[in-house]
Amino acid sequence: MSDALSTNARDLAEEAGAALLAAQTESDLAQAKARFLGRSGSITLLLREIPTLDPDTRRTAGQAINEAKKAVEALFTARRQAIKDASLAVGSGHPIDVTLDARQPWRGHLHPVTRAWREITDIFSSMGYTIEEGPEVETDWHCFEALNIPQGHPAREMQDTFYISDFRPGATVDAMADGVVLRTHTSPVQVRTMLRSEPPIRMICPGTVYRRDSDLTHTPMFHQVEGLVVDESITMADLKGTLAEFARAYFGAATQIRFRPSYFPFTEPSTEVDVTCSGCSGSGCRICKGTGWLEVLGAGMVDPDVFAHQDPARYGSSRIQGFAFGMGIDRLAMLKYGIGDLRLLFENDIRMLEQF
Ligand code: 2NM
Repeated sequence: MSDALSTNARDLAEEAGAALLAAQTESDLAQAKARFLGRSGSITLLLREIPTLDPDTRRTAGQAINEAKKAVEALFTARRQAIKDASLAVGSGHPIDVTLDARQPWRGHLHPVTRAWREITDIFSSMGYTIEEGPEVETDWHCFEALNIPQGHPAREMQDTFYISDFRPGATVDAMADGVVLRTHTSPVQVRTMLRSEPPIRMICPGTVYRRDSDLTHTPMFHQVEGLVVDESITMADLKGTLAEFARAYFGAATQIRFRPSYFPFTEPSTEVDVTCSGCSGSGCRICKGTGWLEVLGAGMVDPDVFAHQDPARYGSSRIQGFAFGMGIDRLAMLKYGIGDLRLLFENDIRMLEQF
């Protein structure tokens, strides 16, 4: 049933809705509301008429007017919230809500190789070693010749070494072989240290090295720490005590080591060094393939042929002896942090790195 007042109320509600939606600020909104619901607002005036109506129209018109009032009030509340939300939005040109919780800052993590690198250098520092570094782009002489690795030695073959010396058109393989390489080990740093200083030397050189090798357990770029001690009367016993001490510091106090005979061009005698497995303490597990031992180091007494490439006044005496050793930082990091796959170290997946 329709009558003039009901129609009027519905029209006013529609008009009020448009006015409220058009309001952009809280004061626009308050003004719009007052026009319809204020003391002499148009809907308020209709409400006042209700008691004066005859009973027939009072019921329907009263209902329509009250519905109009409720609709406008609900719209007002919703619109007020929307204006408030918009004024808090960042970037809207309105003030920022400083009461919101701050976003947690993202924290970086040290790469496991960096951690192992630092732990190893800390251990040797505490034993009085200096930390030396040298160029990653090396001369063939520092990388091979001075270390008693002659031309034709397998370690020098082109399939192992990145040669970068001579890319001129027409350059011969011989010209490249005479030139410049990416170091395949950090030993040239030991060579450079001996060239510029005299015994006693007690040094390690951590660094990045490169070999043309890529499979499940090899990456073309990896990390090594090598060590060198040169003094009068240095013996194999010093080497053994030093490496036992290192193994206990890195893998834990219960760690034992054993030497197995081996061969390196720059040491004589040479040895592979195993440590008791950090995964099972020597009883045999997946990591040590049931043997209880992990191969982690190569070492030996510096070959006189290496000293022969140095100043004879400093390194020529038969009393001058030295030991040297080398280890892979990446492998030591994997063993310590339980990383089973070498490739995980260099994919830089943030989900992996975040665990350290
Ligand atoms: C190793 C194993 C054995 C080594 C030797 C030298 C130098 F320069 F003194 F001759 N530097 N590093 C060496 C010895 C490295 O790595 C597995």
